[in-house]
Amino acid sequence: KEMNIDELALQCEKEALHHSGAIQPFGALLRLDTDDNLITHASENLPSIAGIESSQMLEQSIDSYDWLREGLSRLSDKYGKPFFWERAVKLRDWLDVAMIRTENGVLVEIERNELPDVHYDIQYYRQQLIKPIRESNELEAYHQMILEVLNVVTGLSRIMVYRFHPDWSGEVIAELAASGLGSYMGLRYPASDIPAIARNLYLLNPIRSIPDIKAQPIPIIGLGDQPVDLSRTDLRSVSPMHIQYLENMGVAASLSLPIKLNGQLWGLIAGHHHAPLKLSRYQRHLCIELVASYNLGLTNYFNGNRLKTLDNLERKAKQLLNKIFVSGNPLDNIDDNQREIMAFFQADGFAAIFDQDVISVGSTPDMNDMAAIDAWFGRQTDEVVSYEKLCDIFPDYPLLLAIVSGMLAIKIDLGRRGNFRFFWFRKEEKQEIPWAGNPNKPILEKADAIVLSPRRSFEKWVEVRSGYSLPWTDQDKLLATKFRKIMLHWL
Ligand code: BLA
Repeated sequence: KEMNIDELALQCEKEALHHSGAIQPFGALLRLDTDDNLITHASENLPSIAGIESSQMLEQSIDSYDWLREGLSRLSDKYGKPFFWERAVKLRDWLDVAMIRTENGVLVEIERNELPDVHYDIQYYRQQLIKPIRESNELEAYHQMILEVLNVVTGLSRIMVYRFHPDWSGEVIAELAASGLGSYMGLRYPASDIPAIARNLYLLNPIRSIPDIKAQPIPIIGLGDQPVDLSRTDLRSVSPMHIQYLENMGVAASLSLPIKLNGQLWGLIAGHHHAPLKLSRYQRHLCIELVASYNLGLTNYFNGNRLKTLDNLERKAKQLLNKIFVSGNPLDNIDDNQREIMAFFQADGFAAIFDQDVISVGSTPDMNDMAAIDAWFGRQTDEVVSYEKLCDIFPDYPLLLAIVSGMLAIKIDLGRRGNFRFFWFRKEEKQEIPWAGNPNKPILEKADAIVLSPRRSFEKWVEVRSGYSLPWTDQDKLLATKFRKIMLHWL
């Protein structure tokens, strides 16, 4: 049995992860209502972690506990974490306490930590991580640097840089793994492996640690029927779907941190361990700090690079359009410079239409198909469009695919003075995608029912994708918009 991957993705978005009502047992949780000065919720493992009866604290006034009052007085008013974290000497000197102010009350995380703080020898890595990346060939070493230092701090048996594609599928682009574990390098994973509802939590909490997939979740008990919002606490219990996933992968513990570029999720640091692995708050804190440096390094590099390339291309576009419009008949000039125009977007074909006149070079649809495309484009409100699979829009033009699959087009409508249309075409490019397991097999048949489940096999499964051209990148689209603006100036 197979399930359509889009249906699956929808199913996976329905689990309200932040309202699970339970935590992982590596710590205990309290929720404080600071308006009413009340302890409203406590996890059932409070006695075993902190030696305090849950029932004793519940519904008590916050003021009855000096260490809570003191912690609160040191919390900033902003949301986020950890605004307060210390070894809670007053409570027990082997307890770490962190407080997190949320939109709705304060969460208190209490963890046992009987280990002395370890000194990690990571000064070298810290220095390397804040050195600017200059060339693209330095990127690989930069990724490797963050993996190595995280390995020093955590001892994880596999750590990866996982990069999202525009459709939110993802790819392992760097990896550090203990010997004998095999490699996931280059493998692709479908978007539904990490649903949006899980991805978005990384914008609220920069770390997700699952020390033991076999650990029983601990219920949170408390007042009222409103579930506590667990988005910002490290202790949030784990989705059963994901527990199954990790089990299928043969993983006992996992750790992940978001890679954010310009405020957006670009990828994840994803780590696995072959055995349960509890990281102390200090270790997690170091991981967050190190990944923050790495994020800044990547952001600087990509932003700088993007500016440089765009500047360069824009300058070239201006020169080219100068040649076309500065004197003589633009259509004749376009004719003379077609190959150069085509190369701008690594296209296999190019066509320009000015009212009834058409010129074309390379692989372009025949006159009949071209007329249909032109008429269709005329009806679109967008002045810049791009497609990787044209035959989705023109199912009745079977010959089209044989010639081209991708199209990037711009138009300028000058009313009575006519209409300008530029089209760049790319041929079909058969792509081989090495998925980690067949992404269409994430279901189980139980008795008569079909149950949604993570796929069981992560063996490499190669999909041959046909009908698509190479994708038009964000840079292509931005450049097309600039191209159009420069033309407007001349027309
Ligand atoms: C969460 N899925 C995750 C997370 C990762 C992945 C990294 C974040 C939690 C963590 O760090 O473990 C996926 N892990 C990967 C991938 C690699 C890896 C791709 O190491 C590649 C090497 N998962 C499914 C299906 C569903 C699903 C079918 O396969 C939904 C029905 C859901 N994944 C799912 C959910 C979470 C998740 C709900 C959130 C788990 C949680 O935080 O509680």
